[in-house]
Amino acid sequence: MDNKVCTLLFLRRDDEILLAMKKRGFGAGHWNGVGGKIDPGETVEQALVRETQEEIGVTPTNWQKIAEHDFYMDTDTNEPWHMYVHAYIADTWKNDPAESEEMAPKWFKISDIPFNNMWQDDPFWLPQALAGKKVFGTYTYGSDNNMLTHDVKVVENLPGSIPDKL
Ligand code: 6OG
Repeated sequence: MDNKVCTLLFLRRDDEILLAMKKRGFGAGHWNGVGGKIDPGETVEQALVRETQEEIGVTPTNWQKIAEHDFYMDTDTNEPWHMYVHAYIADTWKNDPAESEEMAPKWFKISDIPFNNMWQDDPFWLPQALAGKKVFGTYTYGSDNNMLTHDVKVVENLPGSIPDKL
């Protein structure tokens, strides 16, 4: 099964988080944190910084892990693929968020997150993660990018590493 490992970062200031509208490619039309695929030879945290710089021109300077997610995509086809996502919050960074070709950033009140225009897993884990819990989720999605199953657990410790199977 094809595999990829991705980062996902939410900037936070006071009672707001930064989401970005994905303008093209996988997930286009959804609000999400910023992030993307880890390159060969890169650590997860190097990828986290690089993707944030590329997508919104921001360099995170401090971050904390909030979640890990195991996604099984296109599970209703004969070519399912797997994605493992390492999710973080950053409270300090350099430069103001700026729009890129890929992403258009915007601040949202935590009480007003646009879940209707986000990936369908987000309402099951993001509120808990923003409340300080560590969350591990496993999800299946169909080829129409609708979520089929979800299993979200609050955990003491996240696996914190790239799973062997990747
Ligand atoms: P690129 O394809 O741009 O990286 N991502 C998801 N995030 C959530 N919350 N749910 C999903 O449900 C997601 N699928 C992908 C991970 C994709 C970016 O989008 C996130 C990456 O930050 C299926 O390289």
